[in-house]
Amino acid sequence: MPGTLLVRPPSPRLAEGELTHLDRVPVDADLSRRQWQEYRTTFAARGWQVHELPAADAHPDGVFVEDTVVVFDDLAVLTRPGAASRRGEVASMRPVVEGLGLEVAAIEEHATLEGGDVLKVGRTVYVGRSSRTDDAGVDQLRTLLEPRGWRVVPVPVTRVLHLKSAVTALPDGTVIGHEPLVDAPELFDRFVPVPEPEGNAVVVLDDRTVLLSASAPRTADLLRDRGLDVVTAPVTEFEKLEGCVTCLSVRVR
Ligand code: CIR
Repeated sequence: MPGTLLVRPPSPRLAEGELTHLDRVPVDADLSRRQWQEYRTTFAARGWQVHELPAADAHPDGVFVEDTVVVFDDLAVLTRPGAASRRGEVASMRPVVEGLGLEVAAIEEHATLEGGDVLKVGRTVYVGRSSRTDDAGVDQLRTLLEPRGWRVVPVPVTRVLHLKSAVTALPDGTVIGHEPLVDAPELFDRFVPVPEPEGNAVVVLDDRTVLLSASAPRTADLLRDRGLDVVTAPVTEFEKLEGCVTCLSVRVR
């Protein structure tokens, strides 16, 4: 099930990115670039087609492309980030998703929505009501998706930046998260706690393989005990900016 992976190289100004819950610490720009290269190679080695967006070096958070578009079947929804500093990242995503032959819609002013708040599990779309995504953003997404057979479920997010900073889904639809960071685990049909905060985020590479941060070795063991293959990638420089393995790419399957 490999598909197309959309990525954007990290800005040399990554260290100036937005911070909401973490304190600012030094970021190694060279290491961030090496980690990003390794991240994309992890996908390319498994048959993913990597599509690199043009650099947007004026945008410190531009590497976190996941926040700028969400894809549902053949529909790409361009977002309107809640962080004003990030709104300029969206325009360069439009020609990319058009070029992939996707139908394109957009979240309209004054609503806000960021891709990190959107978690798909089967035909259910959980949307984080966070500091970046507001009720109007959830409503616009629902209007776009419900006629297409998706169920939209708002979820409170107060303890981390985005919904997917708290929870993600395994290939079988089980939602995982580090419980102290999850506002309402009972909203998910099946929820399994993981021992590390960096263990909440997985990217499904195929039916039996997930990508996980190298900062979460105990979660890797837990997932392997569940019968999954676990591939790890070091993403420390992005974690310092409240990023994780999901937000460094958009997966178009
Ligand atoms: C921000 O605050 O917008 C960036 N520093 C981090 C964005 C991470 N995105 C994501 O988890 N989807």
